[in-house]
Amino acid sequence: MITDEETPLDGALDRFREVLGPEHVLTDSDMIAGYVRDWTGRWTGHTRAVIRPGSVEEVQEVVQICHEHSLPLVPQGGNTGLVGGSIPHRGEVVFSLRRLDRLGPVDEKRHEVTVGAGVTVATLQAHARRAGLDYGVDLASRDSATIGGTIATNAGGMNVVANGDTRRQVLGLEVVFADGTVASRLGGVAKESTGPDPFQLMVGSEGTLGIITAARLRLLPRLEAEPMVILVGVEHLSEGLDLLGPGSNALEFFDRSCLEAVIGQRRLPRPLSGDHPFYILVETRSTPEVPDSVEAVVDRRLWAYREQITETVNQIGVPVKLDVAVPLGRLDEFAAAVASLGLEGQVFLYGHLAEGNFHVNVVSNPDPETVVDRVLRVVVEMDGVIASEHGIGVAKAAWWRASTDPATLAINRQIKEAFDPRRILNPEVFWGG
Ligand code: FAD
Ligand code: S2G
Ligand code: ZN
Repeated sequence: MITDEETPLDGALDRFREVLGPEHVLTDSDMIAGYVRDWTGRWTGHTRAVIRPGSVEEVQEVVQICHEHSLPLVPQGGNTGLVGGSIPHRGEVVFSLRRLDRLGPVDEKRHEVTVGAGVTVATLQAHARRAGLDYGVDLASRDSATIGGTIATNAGGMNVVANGDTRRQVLGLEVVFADGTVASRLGGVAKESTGPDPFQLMVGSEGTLGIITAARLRLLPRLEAEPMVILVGVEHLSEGLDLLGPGSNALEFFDRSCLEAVIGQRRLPRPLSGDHPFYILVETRSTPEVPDSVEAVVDRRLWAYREQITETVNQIGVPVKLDVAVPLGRLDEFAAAVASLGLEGQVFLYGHLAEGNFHVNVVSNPDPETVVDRVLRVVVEMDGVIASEHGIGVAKAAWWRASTDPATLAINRQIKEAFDPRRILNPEVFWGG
């Protein structure tokens, strides 16, 4: 592994300044601080340089410099990633891509748009809505999460049940590869079959196969009527699946611990009079069948109880975060299995019910690695997946190598070898640690 003590970064720094201008080559530790710590505070890395290219040509030039010097680098978008994949663990140069914020014209006939990788989800949503359209992915980090980062992690979010994950929105990409080669397929035609598509490999690659600099994305018609938002108190998570219908836009859940924490910390009123082990939040255009026996309330403001969980938990303490999915027939079994682990600290369960996607957060536990091991062991035993939307990063790299079938792992290793033979692209993710 190359560390900054062994690499000729000094020579490269001068060349970065020539290409980008000194104001976009940060070396002052105060200026760098926000780029080396992950959003949860669980990981703090280190680097001697954060560089901020403003065009694909500049990305290409600075990648060539890194390639020549075999300088490892970490691509970074909004730094809202939750698996430690967006910060420099071993002195890598941080490539902040936020300046790639070009907004192309919305193609109102084809419902498509091309945007720079540094555009935030919120900016894209506003851009699409001005044209009477919408973007299919929404997540609570929308104000900071970038299009490049959401593609690199194949982000999911609240509307997967209606629109699919980020992969389903990507029509084409522009990418700078490890040796500085730029290639793109930014769509604009209705259908093509022009050979293998290396760009689809970028989705979920977490900065390890290339740097996404622009994306051609699918947009959706903006539906007129505001969808209804309903909160239902239930005994079992499986009852929530019965609320899925043709008009479902979102089907989320959170447990009693989440509700109490959000009410307490955010000073929100108690939304239902009863006390329930689980709460289901449905956003839908068609009124679901809600049994008379359950307690429910309808109000768009109910999203606050779900969207504020992440920040609330992070204010209680630095959490160990797991983002897993289990088969829909095993939701309550998994929740009970986590409870029976008797994990020390406060445990919060919430997530995207329609995909069986649990965010298991544990705060004030003295042994994070054991928490990860014990919960992921339950997931694997239940034929689940160890990562449902946040990716692998460094948090689950060892688990990913141990639990991915050997043939798939071997092919992934060959792909990494082919795309990044000098291992300069985010080397700790998937393969490090
Ligand atoms: P970063 O954190 O900067 O980077 C993430 C990964 O992508 C890193 O491996 C990085 O190297 C790589 N990368 C970044 N930009 C590029 C690029 N241009 N080219 C190549 N690689 C790149 N995630 C969900 O899926 N669903 C949710 O509902 C959700 N809710 C969240 C709520 C909160 C409050 C927070 C803080 C996070 C949430 N996240 C969620 C996690 C996070 O927002 C996503 O993982 C998001 O995709 C990260 O985007 P980013 O621009 O911040 O990427
Ligand atoms: C969500 C956000 C990150 C987390 O709220 O859906 O993806 O684990 C999460 O809190
Ligand atoms: Zn989520």
